[in-house]
Amino acid sequence: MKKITKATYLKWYEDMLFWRKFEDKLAQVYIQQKVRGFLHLYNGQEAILAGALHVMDLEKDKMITAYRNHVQPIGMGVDPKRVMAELYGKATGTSQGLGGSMHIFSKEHRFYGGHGIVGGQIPLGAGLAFADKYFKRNAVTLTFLGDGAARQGSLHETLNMAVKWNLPVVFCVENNGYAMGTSVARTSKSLDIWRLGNAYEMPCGPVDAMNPIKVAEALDEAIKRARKGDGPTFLELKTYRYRGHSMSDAQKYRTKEEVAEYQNIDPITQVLDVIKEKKYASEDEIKAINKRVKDKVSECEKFAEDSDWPEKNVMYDVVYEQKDYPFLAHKPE
Ligand SMILES: Cc1ncc(C[n+]2csc(CCOP(=O)(O)OP(=O)(O)O)c2C)c(N)n1
Ligand SMILES: [Mg+2]
Repeated sequence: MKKITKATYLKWYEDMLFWRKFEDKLAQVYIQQKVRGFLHLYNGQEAILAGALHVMDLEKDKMITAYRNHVQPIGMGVDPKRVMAELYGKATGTSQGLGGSMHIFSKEHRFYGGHGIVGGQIPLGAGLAFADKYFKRNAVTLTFLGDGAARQGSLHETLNMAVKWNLPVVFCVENNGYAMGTSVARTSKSLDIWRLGNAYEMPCGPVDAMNPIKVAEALDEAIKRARKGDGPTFLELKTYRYRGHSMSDAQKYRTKEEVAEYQNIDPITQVLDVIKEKKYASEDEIKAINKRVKDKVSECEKFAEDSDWPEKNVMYDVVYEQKDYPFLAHKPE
């Protein structure tokens, strides 16, 4: 694995803080009704993305996830200003403002969404890996899914074929404790989600996903296995989300104490503690990073605010159109 150095820690701190503050900004502008529809935030789960990016080959590896999907494309190289603009529904967004929160996508950066159907991305992730194997691209797909999605039938069909075909894919269950308001304990007798891999003779295991090093180590092993042609891995990344499922969640299903317990092992604080302990940065240097992050978030907000709405006609250009459909003159001349 690429060595974890002072530079890694500083990058992790700045990246994770930016992702967190980006999401905080979205929560704020959502309340102001500048961003509409559903909004699912990633706060608390940042160590997963930080660890993954450390071991991926960003020239060729792919990523696909569900609807909690704003910061992953940023990690993969998409301009955060365009992600923010997409959430605002502006023409400068990643999908011209037509996708919105749950559907960030960038083929150029090999980030394949952004899926609102729980578990819908699981077979698609295996499909991406199938294509990479077929075209001998030596690339690996990280397929992320939630603990709730792990209870979907599509998971089982996909695991079965992925292992049978030796596909270069890593299934990463982000177990954040809940599927909307339903705790993992209420969804199955088996609480160790990672054990599902055993049913398919797929290498599998649990990972402490509040710590980016643990995530990087587990994913490095899995990615190497996939790249060598030895097939998929199934990992349960144990994490936690601090905010509600979406913005409309009264969170009656958990206590403030439970949230605080996880905030005590917060991934950003863990990384910052090491930076301070090893004197990787002075107080002033840390302040400078914090300021840079704040400015970058403001820049994204300003870009989104200042951008234009899409032209109305754009919506007719991006949907299937039957030219000779007889009943409705639906495209304005
Ligand atoms: C097929 C389907 N069923 C139900 C829903 C409604 N729904 C949206 S998110 C969600 C919970 C999924 O939880 P999990 O997979 O743990 O992901 P998390 O939100 O925790 O990231 C549900 C049931 C849906 N979008 N799609
Ligand atoms: Mg969940």
